[in-house]
Amino acid sequence: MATTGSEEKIISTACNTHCGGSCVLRVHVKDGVVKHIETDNGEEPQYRACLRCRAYRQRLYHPDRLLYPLKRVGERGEGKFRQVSWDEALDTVAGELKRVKETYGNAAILLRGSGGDIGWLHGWRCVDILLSMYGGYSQSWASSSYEGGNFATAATYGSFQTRHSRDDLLHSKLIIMWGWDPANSIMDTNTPWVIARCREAGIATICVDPRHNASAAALSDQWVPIRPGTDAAMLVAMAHVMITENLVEKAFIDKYTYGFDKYRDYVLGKDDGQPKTPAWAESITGVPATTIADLARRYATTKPAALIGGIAAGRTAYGEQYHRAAMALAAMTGNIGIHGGDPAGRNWTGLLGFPFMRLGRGMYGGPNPVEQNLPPRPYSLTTRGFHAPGHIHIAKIADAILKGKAGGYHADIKFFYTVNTNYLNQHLNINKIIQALKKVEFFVTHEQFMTASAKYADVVLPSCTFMERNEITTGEGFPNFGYMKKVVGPLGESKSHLDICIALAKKLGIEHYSDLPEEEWLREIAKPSVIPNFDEFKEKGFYRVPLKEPYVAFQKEIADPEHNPFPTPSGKIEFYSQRLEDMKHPQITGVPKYIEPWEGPNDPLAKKYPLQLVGSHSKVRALSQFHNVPWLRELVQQAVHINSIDARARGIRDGDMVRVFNDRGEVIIPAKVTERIIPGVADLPQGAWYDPDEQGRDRGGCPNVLTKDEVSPGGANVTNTTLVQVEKVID
Ligand SMILES: Nc1nc2c(c(=O)[nH]1)N[C@H]1C(S)=C(S)[C@@H](COP(=O)(O)OP(=O)(O)OC[C@H]3O[C@@H](n4cnc5c(=O)[nH]c(N)nc54)[C@H](O)[C@@H]3O)O[C@H]1N2
Ligand SMILES: Nc1nc2c(c(=O)[nH]1)N[C@H]1C(S)=C(S)[C@@H](COP(=O)(O)OP(=O)(O)OC[C@H]3O[C@@H](n4cnc5c(=O)[nH]c(N)nc54)[C@H](O)[C@@H]3O)O[C@H]1N2
Ligand SMILES: [Mo]
Repeated sequence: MATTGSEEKIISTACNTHCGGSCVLRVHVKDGVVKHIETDNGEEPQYRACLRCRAYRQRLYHPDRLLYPLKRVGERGEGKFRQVSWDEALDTVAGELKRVKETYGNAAILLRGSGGDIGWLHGWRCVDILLSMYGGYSQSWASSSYEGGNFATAATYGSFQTRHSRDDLLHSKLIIMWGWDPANSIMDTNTPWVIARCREAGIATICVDPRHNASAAALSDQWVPIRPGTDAAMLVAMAHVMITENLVEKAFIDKYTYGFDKYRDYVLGKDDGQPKTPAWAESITGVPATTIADLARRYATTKPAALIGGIAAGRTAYGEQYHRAAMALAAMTGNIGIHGGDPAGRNWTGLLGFPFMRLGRGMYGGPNPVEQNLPPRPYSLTTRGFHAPGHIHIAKIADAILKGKAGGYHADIKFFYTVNTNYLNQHLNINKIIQALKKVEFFVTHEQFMTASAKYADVVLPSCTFMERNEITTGEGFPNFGYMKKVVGPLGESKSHLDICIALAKKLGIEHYSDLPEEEWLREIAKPSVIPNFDEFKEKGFYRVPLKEPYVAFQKEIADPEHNPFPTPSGKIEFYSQRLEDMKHPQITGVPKYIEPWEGPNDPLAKKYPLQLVGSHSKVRALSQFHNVPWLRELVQQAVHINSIDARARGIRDGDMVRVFNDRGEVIIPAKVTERIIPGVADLPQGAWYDPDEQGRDRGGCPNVLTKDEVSPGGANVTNTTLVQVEKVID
């Protein structure tokens, strides 16, 4: 290529690749090509990017990037495609949409969209608007990450805005990281840095986790190992200690809460004859009774204290009960609405986590007629917000496709549309999903790479990366708006989600799909926000909302409860929920309870499959993204982590190839033998790319070959409830 001799420019943009970050990237561009990516070096506090974004150049220019529309030529799943023009690709998609709509009705069209690059304009909402304008579609519901937390937080507080800004942790005296690994699983840019400062200031930190994770190693004083899926039992037993030792904040409970007596009766065993003592919990959780009692006393007597309820423990069978039991403890200790406390709500509040972080709605296509005409979903409290509509749980899509109306679903699904999701790789029970993807009449996806899911598509529409379009995002734990500025491209013939949908709308004859150009939509979106100057925001790549002091959730509800009731039916924090009791579901209980999980340590199936499998999020990936980036692949080898006791009993040494299996599938992968996970538990980090051999055994190391597509009654997506066996491979 001839050099133009042009100057290297540095473009400031933001990144939020489904991690809650909104970090600042300073992208060096010369002759329209990204040469180098560095991060924030400006004013404090800096929003410094993680290793994934610094390696983004290898994702952007990856030789496997999909740069042209593709149409399937081989069998579904075979991965054989031919390059076609946009015209041909979109004519095919529009033609199939029309056929399915006319033959079966709009409810036969199902859309699943996920995070992608978390933002306001691009993403699955572009398709949601399009399909709503086309007569509607069946929407899938539930957050992959924290639906148990949604259910529990809505029941207890009536609001999802349970987040303090992370710098408020500096006001705590004790931080309990419950199933939360912010040193690894980034949810916002600077949390590990804040916790490191907390430790320098002498604030105590404790991790409760089956794994001695990165945060236990780098950020905490004590590690309390626990069996996965049993957390509610430990939290209930901590309540027992607080109640029997008079450690509860009675005045707080009387003034701000509802139904404590009923919870106390459950904890003391007045309902069922079983006092939920630490000894009772020890046999369930594997945590010594003395450790449980000590932690209860410490949390109750160290004021203020922040119990951070991680969402991984909520991605288990009855995960919603865990979240409710955590919130109950926060209320019993009066740690709500005050600096240094934390309501222990679901630990990911989403884009609108802070009340002052509002953005405009931007594009809108009206309500979705298919969902509007259905009765409300049962067992749901999420009647507002993003996850409100929808009748097919994201983990039940395969089941719905396979069974349809005959299986009790509202429709027979014929057309599957996915955006920003590697559906097959990231959802429960891959072998069942494969059957479903073979059955649908048409499957279209927007993709950047030929993922395991895209291999099953009939048409693949190439979407560009966030570096190739303009977008607005917000930070998760800090009040930060990010302007994701276009840096290059789009590469090849790839397009933004919005441009794909604009072109598809034309083919479908939909008028006024988008009446404004991209930047004008972003201006509209920013208009009602606190961002004072859009052009400056755009230029700089971020706007940090200045706060006089760290933000505290429910401050006004606690300071002036008369005028600021909690948005629950009682106006108070609810230990007991009449709404849940009225659902009349045996496992949806008025007060939080420990319910023995399926595929837990006491399931009879544990005789055959004795190890509990979790799938932690990886520091070198964001979900399944970045798995194919060579710089990152060099850092961590995908392996199943097991304790040396379990390894020895199976004759397995570190690095040996092992089979991880159950009745649903089999993964063949090296073993990582370690003391950093408790005996009886295995960790196969999620997001590795499914790669079946000729016998259908996965050689890539994807845990969803093994997970069960069961949904918790409150909607929790149970990625961490799976029993497996591990055996050495004898060749
Ligand atoms: N680097 C990186 N960051 C990410 C992501 C990523 O893929 N990579 N993904 C992003 C997304 S979408 C999300 S939802 C979040 C996920 O954030 P989290 O859900 O918090 O992340 P995980 O790593 O799955 O789990 C955190 C810890 O919970 C523990 N754990 C698992 N099961 C249990 C249990 O039953 N009880 C207890 N007490 N602990 C348990 C795990 O061992 C792990 O140490 O992270 C976000 N950030
Ligand atoms: N076993 C197990 N399974 C899990 C979890 C677990 O803990 N254990 N975690 C669950 C959680 S918390 C989540 S959030 C889900 C996530 O599940 P997904 O959201 O399905 O996972 P991603 O890997 O992020 O898939 C995004 C896909 O969209 C494509 N894509 C297309 N266009 C774009 C774009 O514009 N931007 C971006 N960034 N990507 C685009 C990417 O190439 C990628 O293939 O996985 C869940 N699955
Ligand atoms: Mo997630």
